[in-house]
Amino acid sequence: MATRLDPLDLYDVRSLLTEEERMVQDAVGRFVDEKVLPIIGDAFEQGRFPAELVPEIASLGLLGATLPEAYGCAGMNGVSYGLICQELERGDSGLRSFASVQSSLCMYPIFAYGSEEQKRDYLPRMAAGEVIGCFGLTEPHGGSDPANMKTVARRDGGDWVINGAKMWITNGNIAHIAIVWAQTDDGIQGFIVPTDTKGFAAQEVHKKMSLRASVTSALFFDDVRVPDSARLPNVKGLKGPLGCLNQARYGITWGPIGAAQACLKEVLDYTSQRILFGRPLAANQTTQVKMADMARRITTAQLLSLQLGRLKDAGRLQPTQVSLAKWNNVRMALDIARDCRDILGGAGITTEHSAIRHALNLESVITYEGTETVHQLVVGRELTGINAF
Ligand code: TGC
Ligand code: FAD
Repeated sequence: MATRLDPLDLYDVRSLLTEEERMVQDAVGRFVDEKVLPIIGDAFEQGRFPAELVPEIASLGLLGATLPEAYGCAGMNGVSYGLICQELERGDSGLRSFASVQSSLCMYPIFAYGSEEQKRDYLPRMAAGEVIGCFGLTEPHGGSDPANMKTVARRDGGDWVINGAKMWITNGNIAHIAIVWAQTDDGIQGFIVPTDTKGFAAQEVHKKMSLRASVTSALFFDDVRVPDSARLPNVKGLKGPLGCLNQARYGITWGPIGAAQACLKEVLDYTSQRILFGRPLAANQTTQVKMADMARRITTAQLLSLQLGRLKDAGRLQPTQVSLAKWNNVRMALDIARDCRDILGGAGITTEHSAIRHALNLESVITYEGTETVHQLVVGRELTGINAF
């Protein structure tokens, strides 16, 4: 009989990785197995972000991983960044969120749009996890349409004065700086706002049923005054924040693969042990069809993200391609997590098993960084040339 395939990697996608990429995946995988999985169920239940993990996440080089070594970062390629997201989200979407926001939404804009002084000041400290960032784009009146933002930055001599509010901001209450996007007379611009600036306030969102091991906040700006040196000088317009989202959404195409793998592994183990009607649950045709379908969808998602990563590393990544994969892969993982929760029966409703935690987390992942509908409409626009937003 032929060697059995890895049920979590039926097409041996791992063999398409370079030696270096495999090493990155293994190092993050070990960290997740040893440090994250033992604590994350309780952290989720308690509604606690496990901040004690940040120093090791930083020392593994996972923050701003693709940015150059000259700024204290690891200089990895895009595929390695994807594998980092996949492994972290095998632990919990909240941890991957933390890394996504720090890397793609805070360090990336400083790198891509910042002055040399801003890069040298912030990036090494952010890579070391000493300075934590948050990214304020969404506003209370409608996140899907950020062009309609109401937060304003008004020029006052050599300073800028910011007024407005942001909603659903990951890391808001633990951040030292906020990357804030605001409307100016010159279009949308980005500002690096230290969170101890007078007039800035963060208020944590409670009663969440999703991403409970992650901090989510509302931000308020009441005449927040920053110098012009806090403005990101090299971008104007919506393409600034959307360019950051392109980076983060790319990582998010990989993350849910890890969540789905964690769920499938759990039910493979569970159904082989659970004896019902005199035989293992895994021996039933309907159970096998469900799990086979999960493996099919995980395999498709793996190949989609890997090709996306290769396009990214070749400098050929298009936003529409990211939208297709974000839509497909998050939907894949959410459906799998819900089905796994069902297969676990009553045992599936507590955090002793991970399926319900992943399912609840993925309810946020399918909404943030562009809802499923937004990504479907981006693909529709590409196909038809008609903007349906
Ligand atoms: P449009 O007005 O056509 O374009 C404006 C400019 O932006 C450029 N652009 C992009 N650039 C880079 N990447 C992309 N993905 C881009 N999409 C558009 C575009 O070329 C144009 O440039 P220019 O030079 O001509 O000015 O805008 P649009 O019609 O494409 O946008 C509409 C829409 C609905 C797609 C967009 O507004 C959108 O994506 N809305 C969703 C908003 C969203 O995703 N928010 C996420 C907030 S952050 C978050 O959720 C973090 S959660 C993190 C975590 O915890 O992990
Ligand atoms: P809305 O934009 O009001 O959308 C409501 C519904 O309308 C959705 O189903 C949507 O798909 C649908 N819809 C919208 N437009 C159309 C259309 N044209 N046609 C048909 N249907 C449409 N934002 C940040 O800036 N920074 C962060 O760090 C951040 N972190 C987040 C963390 C969490 C846990 C969550 C839940 C959100 C976070 N967000 C963050 C905000 C997130 O990006 C927004 O929630 C998202 O963009 C959707 O915006 P909204 O919630 O205002 O929904």
